Amino acid sequence: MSKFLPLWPDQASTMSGQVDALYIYLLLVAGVMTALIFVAVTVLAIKYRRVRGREAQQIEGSTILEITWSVIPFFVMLTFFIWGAVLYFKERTPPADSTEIYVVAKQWMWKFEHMEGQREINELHVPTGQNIKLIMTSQDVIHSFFVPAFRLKQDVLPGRYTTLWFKATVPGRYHLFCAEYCGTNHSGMGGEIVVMEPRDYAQWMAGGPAVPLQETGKQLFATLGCATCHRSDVQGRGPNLVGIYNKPVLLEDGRTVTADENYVRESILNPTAKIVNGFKPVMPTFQGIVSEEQLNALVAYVKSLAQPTPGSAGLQNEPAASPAQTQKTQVQ
Ligand code: HEC
Ligand SMILES: [Cu+2]
Repeated sequence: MSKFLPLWPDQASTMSGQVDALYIYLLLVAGVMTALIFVAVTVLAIKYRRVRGREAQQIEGSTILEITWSVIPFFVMLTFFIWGAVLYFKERTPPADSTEIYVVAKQWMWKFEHMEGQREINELHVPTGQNIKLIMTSQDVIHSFFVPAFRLKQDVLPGRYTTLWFKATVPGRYHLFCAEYCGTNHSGMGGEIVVMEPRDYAQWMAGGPAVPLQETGKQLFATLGCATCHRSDVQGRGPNLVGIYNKPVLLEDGRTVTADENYVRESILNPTAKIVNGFKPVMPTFQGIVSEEQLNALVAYVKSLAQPTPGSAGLQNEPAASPAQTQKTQVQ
């Protein structure tokens, strides 16, 4: 598209074309509506212009007319809504096979952490043809992750994770903007998404030693003393964390919540916010003790305990949970 119309950004993800199609549809409908109104105004003004000796006929209310001009636009508008909602859900639902990358925003830079351990600042390398899920947080104020070529924008908030996913299609360098005014150097808070052929990407990945993120998390889990309460062999003072990720957790107050990334994060920073049923609120808070990066590593580690991933390289999982163990975590 940008080839014919230089005002249009590059199309570099699977969503780009779909978002543009909706945008063009909106433009077309708006154009047709505008044209209809202009033509009607002109034609009617000429047809019913003042002519000596002729009186206009007033229509005093017509239910059929009223219904027609309400119902037709209603259905036209509804197509905007339905099309938009379908795209929105697609954009908001990362496919299960996505590669995860953690993002930490701060005034005024973007930090990226690959699961394999590679870290980048203001530059993110990704392969084409692979679903990528970004798990993003901010260590200070609200920022917004915006890549026009992918037609994606998502606020990045302090204190919680927001996620985003995309599948890049065309190798190249694409600008990353911060789209939320975040202080003096907001305009300079940018970067580049470097989209590479899978082969080049593998080569890039292989360059330089790196400790996988969940491995860093595993070490932190030991040094911070998490492992003294959370054990996978015997029942400790805290629940067994093997297999909890993305599973329902029964809380003290009778509610059931899903142990997603935000739940694990909150459990570490604010353990008393949600007490697991059958346990005492003895877990200390790690707020101010762990950095955003360390938190990401811990979350990645807890998540890795959930997946029996024999295929993925470099993963060192705990021995797979026996059904009895998993049950212990859930029931209690
Ligand atoms: C003093 C013992 C203790 C320590 C140390 C501890 N925890 Fe906990 N943790 C608990 C207890 C007890 C619970 C359950 C009660 C609650 O939800 O607060 C819990 C709950 C959790 C949960 C929610 C588990 C579930 O099944 O839903 C996670 C995740 C967690 N802890 C992670 C950690 C991490 C990571 C660390 C180290 C940074 C850590 N904990 C350190 C005792 C501890
Ligand atoms: Cu910003």
